Amino acid sequence: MNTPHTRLIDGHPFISYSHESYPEDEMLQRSKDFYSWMNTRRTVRDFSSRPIPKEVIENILLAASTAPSGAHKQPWTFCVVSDTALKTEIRKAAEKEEQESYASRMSEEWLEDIKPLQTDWQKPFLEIAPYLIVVFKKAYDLLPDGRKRNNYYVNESVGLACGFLLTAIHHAGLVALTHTPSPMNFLTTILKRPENERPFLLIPVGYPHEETFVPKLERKSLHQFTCYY
Ligand code: IYR
Repeated sequence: MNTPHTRLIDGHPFISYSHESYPEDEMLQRSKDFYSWMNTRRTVRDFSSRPIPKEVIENILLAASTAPSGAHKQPWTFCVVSDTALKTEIRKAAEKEEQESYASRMSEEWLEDIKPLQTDWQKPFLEIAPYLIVVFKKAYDLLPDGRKRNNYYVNESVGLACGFLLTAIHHAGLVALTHTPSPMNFLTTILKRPENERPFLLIPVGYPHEETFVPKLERKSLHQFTCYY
């Protein structure tokens, strides 16, 4: 790769950007292959406790943080939990909320909709998976002097970063679960997060348990989720 040229535009530094393109037949093949490979990703609830090198987690997080974000604020914090006692604390707190949710907070329709997933209030994966990535969104940034700086399109930005994260996890040959215990504010307390951060997703990462079954689900076909104009 050539060293990029730099220039100032209205006083702001820009660098030349060159991007690899492919002949159409190769582009077609690449897009097909990528879809086939992405289509093998599944949400998994049964994890192995087999350890993962920390550097793999770091690389996955670096990949997540390449996501676009409003005004390039990167309004996210990824908390990585491997400490056994902390995982137990998170499991207990999550199960307390989930027990309440399954018993009375979720509607009949909701419970019916998730029946094919066969989940319940028990969350053993929160202790078994070697890593829990707890994603926080930063509603605003806190400057060292205590002043607040606004962030923009926070949900969109953090959602995109989580999509990149899940793709990076799949690419590393690992599996994940996008878990949303509700409400999630116990995570703010347990992980002692500052006032500007709100829990967004709890993502256990690991190898799948050696015998893992996932629901037999169908994905929508192209015409069901696209409109051409
Ligand atoms: N948060 C609960 C319930 C749940 C909700 C949805 I929407 C799911 O797709 C799956 C589960 C739980 O994690 O069990």
